Amino acid sequence: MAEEKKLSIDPATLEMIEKANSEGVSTAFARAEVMRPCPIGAEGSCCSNCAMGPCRVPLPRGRTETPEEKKKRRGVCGATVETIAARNFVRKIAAGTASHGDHGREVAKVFLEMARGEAPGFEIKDEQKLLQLALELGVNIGNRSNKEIAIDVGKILEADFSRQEGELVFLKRAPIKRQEIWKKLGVLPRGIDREVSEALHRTHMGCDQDYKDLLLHGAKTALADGWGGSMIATELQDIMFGTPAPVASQINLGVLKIDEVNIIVHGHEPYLAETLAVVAQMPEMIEYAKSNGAKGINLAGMCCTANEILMRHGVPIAGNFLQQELAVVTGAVEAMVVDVQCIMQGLVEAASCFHTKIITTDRRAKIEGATHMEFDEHHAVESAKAVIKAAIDNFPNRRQNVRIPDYKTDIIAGFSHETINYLLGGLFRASYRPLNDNIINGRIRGVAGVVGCNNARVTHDDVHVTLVKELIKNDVLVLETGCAAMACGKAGLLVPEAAALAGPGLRSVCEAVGIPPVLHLGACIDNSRILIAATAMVKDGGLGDDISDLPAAGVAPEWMSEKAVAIGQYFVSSGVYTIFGASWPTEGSKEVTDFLFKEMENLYGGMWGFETDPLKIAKMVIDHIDKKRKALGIDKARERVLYDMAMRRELEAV
Ligand code: BF8
Repeated sequence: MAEEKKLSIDPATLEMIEKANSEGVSTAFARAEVMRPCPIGAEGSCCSNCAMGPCRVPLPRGRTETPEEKKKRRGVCGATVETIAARNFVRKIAAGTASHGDHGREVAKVFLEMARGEAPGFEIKDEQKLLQLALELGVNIGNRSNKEIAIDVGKILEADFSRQEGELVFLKRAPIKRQEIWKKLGVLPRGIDREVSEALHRTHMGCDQDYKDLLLHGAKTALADGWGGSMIATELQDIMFGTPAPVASQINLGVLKIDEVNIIVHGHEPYLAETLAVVAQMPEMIEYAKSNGAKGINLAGMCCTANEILMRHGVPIAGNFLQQELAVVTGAVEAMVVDVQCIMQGLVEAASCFHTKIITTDRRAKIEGATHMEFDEHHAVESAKAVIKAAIDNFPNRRQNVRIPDYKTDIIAGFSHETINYLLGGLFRASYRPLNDNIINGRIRGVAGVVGCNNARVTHDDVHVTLVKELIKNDVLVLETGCAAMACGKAGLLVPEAAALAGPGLRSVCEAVGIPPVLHLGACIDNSRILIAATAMVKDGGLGDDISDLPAAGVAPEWMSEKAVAIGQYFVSSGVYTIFGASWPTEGSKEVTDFLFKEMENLYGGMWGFETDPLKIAKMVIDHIDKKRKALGIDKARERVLYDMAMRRELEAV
């Protein structure tokens, strides 16, 4: 009998799954057991783009198909399985790019309102970053006020969404060689919305029916995410809310408090959460909580909104994607306040078994059965007060079945590109030089970005944690975002002491600088920080002249969302070998899969890969890093590393 899949490696999660099961509360873990994935959809062989279908053109199971069978794998319109698989893939990229783009657009809107004095709850927190960005964008600084400068900056970036011709402004940040590759291939995105719209048009019934051409536009659309929507969101949020710096906090369901009003902020956009973080500390709010029988107000985060306010305020994290319903199952959450993306509709049903209020706050994301309290950025403080008051009013309604799992772990987060720069190079000579030097001399073998979701089809957190432990053991510095960072946070990998689990080279660097071997860079939109970090490494010299030359790779081992596909493709299009776990969405077409896994390397220098076993993924990453080290001629340096006293002293001088 096959061994039953373990649901999670996280004890808090397992405890709450058991509580949910015993109390008859439905969760994603239980639903995933009943709802098996459709094998035809999973391999990308189902086309529902017109009403003559859905047409299903699956691979034969358990044997190699004959050429005759292959010819017959066509939809009613004659679309080949290649066209169908590529269309489905590109539609995922378009949806992911649209999601990050719409986040970035909203940030630009609030940023402009802030600059015009129309959003009084917000201000410019990072003046230096504003001025640097203004210089980069050619905005006149002179004697103008910060707000005048911010209006020009905001307008330039806002125009990236609707631009019809030309190219996105941040593409110029990439290494010159990378820009030339994009130009030669014709994938320099014009406007973010334009590329998304064209992707939907091309994948409409009877339009683009050449899978390579479709995938080329997919690459262009994804670049509009990484170097467009996501990067704009990160940059403007940093200016408005502060650029993250190292901050200590805690993670897991144990951050909930039995005697306080627990409010969880969940989703992706940070305005309301930022305001809640401030308003929850107001004496009048705390007094109101006390008058309702609570000892105080405890704010905690979930998913990427959590990452946003963790990075900037040290607000603790209750959990990652698959823990959202389990937070409700504790019975200790007065309100779960959600905005956009990755919010399970199952939350409402789970909440109906407890006293928890699910409060939707964004006009774009309402849920039947939830309470809608729309956030108004023109009256941010009032909006936040209303939400907190609703949570406090709900505190006396707690039922008997409250149980908070006693698990929480210390973490250090806040590693923005700027922070890494300062930490490594010092405030007055900020640079990536020490990182590059330590890669060249072999103490650090290479860098891996491990990012992305949880997926109920694999053991929760297990693939992230096993993979990352194996990477650091082999001297690979790991950069993380999203739910991946949370998985590793719960496993104790986001603290400097985790350096003890690293190989001797990486450990020595972490100990000298005082950083963890796994750096938390923020939310999923902050994967743009990884692009910037990679570019900074190229520009600092000694590691080639393009991102594709770096001894680096990317992995999303538990991915599930369309945003992850957009992120993966913009990394590939930027020259990074990017490996997905869980399942691969084009397995139904060997041609499309081969193109993504092999041919893309000839075009972009980066390509896709797929593997479910975390140790095998680690090997793929390490082999790739070693291949790049060899091409750079630094493979010998690694073999030479001997830790004599002189080298230790030199390292300490870093
Ligand atoms: O944007 S990692 S499950 S929370 S999609 Fe969602 Fe995936 Fe988590 Fe953030 Ni990213």
